[in-house]
Amino acid sequence: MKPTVDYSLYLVTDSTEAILGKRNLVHVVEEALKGGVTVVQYRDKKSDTGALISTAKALHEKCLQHKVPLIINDRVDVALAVDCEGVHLGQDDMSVFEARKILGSTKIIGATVSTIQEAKVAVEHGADYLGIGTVYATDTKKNTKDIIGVYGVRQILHHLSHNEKSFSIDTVCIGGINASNIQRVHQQTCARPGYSKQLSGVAVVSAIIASADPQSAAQHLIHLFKNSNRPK
Ligand code: TZP
Ligand code: MG
Repeated sequence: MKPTVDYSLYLVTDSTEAILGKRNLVHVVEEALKGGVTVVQYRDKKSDTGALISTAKALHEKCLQHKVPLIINDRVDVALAVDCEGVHLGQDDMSVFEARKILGSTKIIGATVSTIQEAKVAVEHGADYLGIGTVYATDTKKNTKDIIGVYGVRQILHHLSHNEKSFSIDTVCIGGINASNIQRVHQQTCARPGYSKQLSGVAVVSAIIASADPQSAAQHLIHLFKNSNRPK
């Protein structure tokens, strides 16, 4: 069965020295899990397949202990090899439609979208959640061409509100989100509370991975997110 997922605080990993430093990724993720992250995505653009699988297995063990799903960025084969909960696919990766044929109905498939059209296609192809962005320019991913801001996220969420299938899809947004803007992002991305969709959560890399204390950083972010609902 496909797990039910709480997307409130979605951690995306980064193993580059600029963000992780000399620390061990699995240890940093374990601290973040103790702090309450609700989803972990293993994103690693550098390691070879063997190293990806062995790190993914180690991360999966920690995630299972905390009952948190592990999602693999880009690589359907790695997700299958470690039998983790799902994959996250960008616009240049395998399509959600093809990935679903391979993974079946029990795995989670997420898609990166930055336009209404991309969001529509991902919903039609059966994505379980959308990663919407890039919200703010960020040093973590310097080559992002699509900086859409809070307003861009809001337009996509508003569009998804129009029918039942897209209304129920989970959504997180990503890019430059940290403790100083997470509440604003949560509040300002929803056009009309009660009518427009709200984000299911936010996704962060450096706000947790680059923190000297990933556990406290995660704790603080989840507290801020959960306490940023607009009055109805
Ligand atoms: N996709 C769009 S922006 C981004 C990804 C993976 C990186 C976000 O990193 P940070 O450190 O949370 O700004
Ligand atoms: Mg990708």
